[in-house]
Amino acid sequence: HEADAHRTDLMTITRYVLNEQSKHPESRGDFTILLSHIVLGCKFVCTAVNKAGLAKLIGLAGETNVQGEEQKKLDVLSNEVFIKALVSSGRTCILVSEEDEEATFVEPALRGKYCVVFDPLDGSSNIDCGVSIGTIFGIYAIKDGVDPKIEDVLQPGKNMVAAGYCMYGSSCTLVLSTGKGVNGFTLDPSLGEFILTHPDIKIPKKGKIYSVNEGNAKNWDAATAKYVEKCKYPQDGSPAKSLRYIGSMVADVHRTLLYGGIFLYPADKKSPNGKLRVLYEVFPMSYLMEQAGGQAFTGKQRALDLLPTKIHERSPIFLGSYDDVEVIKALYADEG
Ligand code: AHM
Ligand code: MG
Repeated sequence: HEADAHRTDLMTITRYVLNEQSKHPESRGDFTILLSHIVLGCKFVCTAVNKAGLAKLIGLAGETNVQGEEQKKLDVLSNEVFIKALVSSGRTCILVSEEDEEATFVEPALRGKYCVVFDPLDGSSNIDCGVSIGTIFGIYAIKDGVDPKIEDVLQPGKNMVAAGYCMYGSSCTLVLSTGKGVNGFTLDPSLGEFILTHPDIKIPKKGKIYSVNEGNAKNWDAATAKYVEKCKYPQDGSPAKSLRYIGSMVADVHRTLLYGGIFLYPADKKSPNGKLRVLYEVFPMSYLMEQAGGQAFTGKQRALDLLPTKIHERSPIFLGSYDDVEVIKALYADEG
């Protein structure tokens, strides 16, 4: 019986990645080791987030990050845990974190071939009220035997070898793509293991939900404004879309991936490049969307084709169901 099999034959994330690895005889298991260190970081943050209210971990750490925002204790803690876990894996060479102004170059003795770009705790303004937050990561690989340089992470998102996020919500869910589709794993707290619960996620071709911060509407460009107008007052006889906006990218993208629809963080007059960061927010989420059959667009081009020039660069982003992104692409094409 299939349901029974699922209950007794547990596909953990490690088993899943080892299975994938066995298809590549040349593989030495480096990716599996790297991923297990990322998973450790996620488990730590999950526990810390769940305890945040109790443990008085919440509160300002009295530091500001590169973007000049207040940093909360949990951000600092999560960042340190991820940096240490990634360095000690012995499989990384360059780390880019939202929390650190400069990239971390791993000392030669501990160096491996992977570059990890990540936002250790995205959506931190939501910590104090218990709304879902998450970790986002993307992974590049450098060629064997060459010295790592910053250009190794300033690459288009399509060159990533893997990307994913972990959402700390009503359950802790890790969504991963290694370039062959998207899989979702849920943390079983009693086992301390991520179990495959959402195999081969495909985003619906068209969705019923749009997700955007409408408070910025007065500063939008014409294409974005027209698109949102179409969501509310469709002219083609289709029903109006529902609005859902959590303000926590991982949660908004997770819902978009599972239910379909579109997530927008457009440019506006005040922030001509939008808000979200290319390397560790836009790229990983765009990678997952494409791998799930959706699209990701910047307003000018396919998001994964962007060539970043700075590690903390920002870009507008429109991502989600294939058909919904087609509509916004057409509107920007009309603008010429
Ligand atoms: P953060 O990195 O400071 O947490 O900001 C990123 C978050 C995203 O999770 C979310 O999509 C976006 O900011 C929401 O921004 P806004 O409050 O402008 O709608
Ligand atoms: Mg962030």
